[in-house]
Amino acid sequence: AVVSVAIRNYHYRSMTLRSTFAAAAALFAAASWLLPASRKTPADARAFLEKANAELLKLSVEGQRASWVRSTHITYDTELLAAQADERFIQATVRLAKQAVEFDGLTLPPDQARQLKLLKLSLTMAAPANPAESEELTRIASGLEGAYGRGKYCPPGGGDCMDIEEIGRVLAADRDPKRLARVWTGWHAVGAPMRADYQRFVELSNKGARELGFSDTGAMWRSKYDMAPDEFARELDRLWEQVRPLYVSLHAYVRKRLVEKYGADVVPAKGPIPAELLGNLWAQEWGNIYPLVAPADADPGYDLTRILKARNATPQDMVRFGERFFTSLGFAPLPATFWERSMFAKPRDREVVCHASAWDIDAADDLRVKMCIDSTAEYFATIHHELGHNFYQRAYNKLPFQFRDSANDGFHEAVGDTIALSVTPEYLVKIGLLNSAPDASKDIGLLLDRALEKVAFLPFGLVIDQWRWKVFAGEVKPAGYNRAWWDLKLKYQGVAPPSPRGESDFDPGAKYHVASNTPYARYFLAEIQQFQFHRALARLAGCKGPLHRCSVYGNPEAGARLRKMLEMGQSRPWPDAMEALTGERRMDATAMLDYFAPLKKWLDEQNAGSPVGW
Ligand code: X8Z
Ligand code: ZN
Repeated sequence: AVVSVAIRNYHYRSMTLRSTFAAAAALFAAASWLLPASRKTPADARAFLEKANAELLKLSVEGQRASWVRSTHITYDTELLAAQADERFIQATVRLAKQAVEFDGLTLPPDQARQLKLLKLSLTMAAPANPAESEELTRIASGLEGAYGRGKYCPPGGGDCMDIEEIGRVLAADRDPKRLARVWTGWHAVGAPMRADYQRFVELSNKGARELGFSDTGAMWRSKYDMAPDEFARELDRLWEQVRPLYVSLHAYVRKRLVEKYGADVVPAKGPIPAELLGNLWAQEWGNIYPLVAPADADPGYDLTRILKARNATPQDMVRFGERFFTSLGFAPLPATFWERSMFAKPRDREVVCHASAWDIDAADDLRVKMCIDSTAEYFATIHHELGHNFYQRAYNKLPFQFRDSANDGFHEAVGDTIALSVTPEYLVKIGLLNSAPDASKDIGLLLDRALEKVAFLPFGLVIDQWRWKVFAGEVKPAGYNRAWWDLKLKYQGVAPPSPRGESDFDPGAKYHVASNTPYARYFLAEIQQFQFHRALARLAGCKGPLHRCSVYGNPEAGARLRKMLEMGQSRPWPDAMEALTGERRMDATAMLDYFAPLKKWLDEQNAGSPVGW
């Protein structure tokens, strides 16, 4: 729940009221303290919103504090305290959303009408009205995240237990397929004990969603995009079809190189790639295997991880680099409290949720990140990602409570990544991390490195919610949870587990966002949007070269344009925000395809005569 809490109550917010509420509305109408709809006035709506926003702000700040402590000191008590604070916020939101129905049909100023609409759409997890069920649901949700945070792999026969950070390092760097399979399987065991709780979580959160008039929790999530829920699902399909050929080319090339490295008995030449060989525990970003697949003649010739380690860059140093990018665009520096209260490294003495997140604790200026930073290029990118959240949060802070969020949830995830796309070799030279930038003959290496991070991610970004939507809709039943998971991983990603998985496993639970109930389609959207944003900002900054060599570092015009969009928060439908930055009103993968066009051509040449697809 934390990323969501972190990005100002992401997961708390999201619901629509449908006809189910007609009955409730009639009851409310009968109550003496609420006038019938026909007699409500715009002044009543304004007063209602003011009161609702004040109440929710207060409960949200309490929730943030409780969640922060829960995630940075996991104990039995902090888990319960966070669950209780969550519950208070959720119940208040549900109650207010139900009351907001009273204003349906009234002609209101657009910004009030939108606030009322957003109030109804704001939760990610809706609790049932029944107090025992509501308490059970929030407790389970908090417990699932805690179980993930405490997760470890303890090798049989002794040896030190490994936490997620250590396991991640093995998956990134080890090249022994047997060890990779062991450690991969060891981590995935953290999912199994979550299975029963997850099943119950699905039942209860669906019940909450249905009480709000949604068919299930997945439908509730799909209702947040200023378009019909089905239309949103089709929109994802459309975007995926745009980028699928690029992914398939990358997959074929990587598989071919892995066959050369490991042999066809480890990597099937025409089949799915073993998930444990891609440099990441979830096979979601493959940048760590760049050395295995690098083109012989076009290696970019520098390795940011090596540079950071050679300089003994501390986590704080790395975050300073990120902050300086934003200040170079005209953003105010982060407050002193950011540096005092953030968690930058993994503490030795307690359990924490290491999964990176960015927080706006008090909706004023108490911004923080929570990360377990290692001095690697991957974390360097993640730092920019997280700071993107923080600068967004600060930019929309002055708006009414209901508007303090990104235009759609993809925007929140895209901002920091957009900045990270400006981390070019030329930029690294400017900030003194690199002596000289590689020439154009190294472009393929640079693009391949980026593609392993960005293109490889695309199908993964879809799979998680394709699975959850089916689970929430009851199309996938508990007896088929894991089977459906791997069917989707195969279909979209073309990857397979190291050994057969069964229904005593629960592999989705081994991914943070499932355990923490954070919707995931947002990351797929962000992957598409960040290239649109980067293209627009690069053009504005007058960059004439290829997009992957453009950096908007130090460009005030680009900064002002970005800020303009961030300051809109969620006050307008997202196409307006997209237009404010890019002049475009649709999500469109052509910016990403343009960026990678030279690589696509090169990959297809490399793949000529080799199997493509799985
Ligand atoms: O969860 C995150 C961020 C926090 S919002 C670190 N990301 C996704 C993930 O790790 O699965 C960023 C990329 C995708
Ligand atoms: Zn994020």
